Amino acid sequence: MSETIFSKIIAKQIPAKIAYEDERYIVIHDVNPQAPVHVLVIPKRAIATLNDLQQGDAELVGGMFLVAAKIMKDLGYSDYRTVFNCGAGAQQSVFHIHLHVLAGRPFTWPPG
Ligand code: DGP
Repeated sequence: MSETIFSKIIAKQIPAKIAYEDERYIVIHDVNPQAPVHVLVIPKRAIATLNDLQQGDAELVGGMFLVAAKIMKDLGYSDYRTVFNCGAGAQQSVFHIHLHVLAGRPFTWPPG
């Protein structure tokens, strides 16, 4: 797949504020935060959208939520919002899957 801004961040070709990193994931603070805390859990292996997931990706994607829960626990939040945008019509702008994790303010439902 084509290179995205996230593959450049993973490769440390461009800077980002990194909240967590291991061999499979990087978590960065969103450059345009929508809450006092807004991080992105990004698998290092690039998959463009949720529509491109294969059966064998289930553990990788499940692990994104475990990372999200760990980051929120470490930051002291038990209430937070997680969002996957899939496709341009749902406001996906970077075509390398990522989980938005937002905290630090009240959230409404339904989301806009
Ligand atoms: P989405 O619209 O769901 O594809 O979310 C992409 C998010 O990525 C968006 O909230 C802004 C963020 N973002 C885009 N470019 C950069 C960047 O260069 N650095 C950081 N930290 N975040 C970025």
